[in-house]
Amino acid sequence: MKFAQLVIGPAGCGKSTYCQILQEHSENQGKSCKVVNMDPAAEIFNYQCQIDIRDLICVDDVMQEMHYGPNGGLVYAMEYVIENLDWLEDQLNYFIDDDYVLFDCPGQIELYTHVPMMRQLVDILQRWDFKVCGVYCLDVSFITDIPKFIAGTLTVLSAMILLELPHVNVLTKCDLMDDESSIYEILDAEPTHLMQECRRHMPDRYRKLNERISELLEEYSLVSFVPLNISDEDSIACVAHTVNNAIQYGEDLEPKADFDIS
Ligand SMILES: Nc1nc2c(ncn2[C@@H]2O[C@H](COP(=O)(O)OP(=O)(O)OP(=O)(O)O)[C@@H](O)[C@H]2O)c(=O)[nH]1
Ligand SMILES: [Mg+2]
Repeated sequence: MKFAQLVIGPAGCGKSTYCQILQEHSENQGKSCKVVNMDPAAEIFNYQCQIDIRDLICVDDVMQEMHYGPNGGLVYAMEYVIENLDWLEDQLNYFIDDDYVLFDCPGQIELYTHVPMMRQLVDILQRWDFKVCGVYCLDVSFITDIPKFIAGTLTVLSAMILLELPHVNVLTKCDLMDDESSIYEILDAEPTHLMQECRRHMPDRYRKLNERISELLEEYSLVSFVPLNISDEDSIACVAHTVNNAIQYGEDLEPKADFDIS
């Protein structure tokens, strides 16, 4: 069994930074953590990239050769990746069983809502014996603006339903909040807060709908978030622990028998 995280979420929400931080965190603990760039349109990332999908296909080439725009180009490139998964399989075969792999995915939201490529990728990773956790990154600005929060939460829910994976939602960029405790207040009080805000700000015709959506999220506890502050080692450890728990990583590790019991 191999373990992996599929790191997904909207554009610019901090997926690649999350991969970098988690790779550094694992390596500081003496554990191997490989990162695969799955974004054929990626330009900059600061992690050590072990497999780069742009070696198979990159969006700039698709745009030039097929005359697509950036969005169509990305969808085409992801379809191409799915049709050529033997390339990825060959690359992943260099990894060993203990390697923990992060897949840094593109930020195009369609990939997690209504086109099938990400689900196909998940299915094939599971067939290759990976235990995968979906990690949905949403940045902290989503919880300070109510309509944005509802929209963000629904896209999270949509990805959870599409991928059917153990799933952790990470609230990124919490270091940007002046008062970090307010994040916990909002998260703890989230449904009530949400309902109150809906009443206060929404025009009548939207209020009912938003209230019903809030009730649905509240009653079934459908979506929750783990805050991540990348400047706080405890916060990083907490996120890593939550994700590892979701896929039972580390539970079958044997205790080190380097002590004398005589
Ligand atoms: N302060 C702060 N900035 C962050 C954090 N995460 C990401 N950023 C910044 O946000 C911008 C986007 O971050 P990325 O990690 O590239 O986001 P991404 O989701 O990979 O973006 P795409 O791949 O383009 O969808 C960069 O300027 C990062 O430096 C964070 O936790 N704190
Ligand atoms: Mg990225």
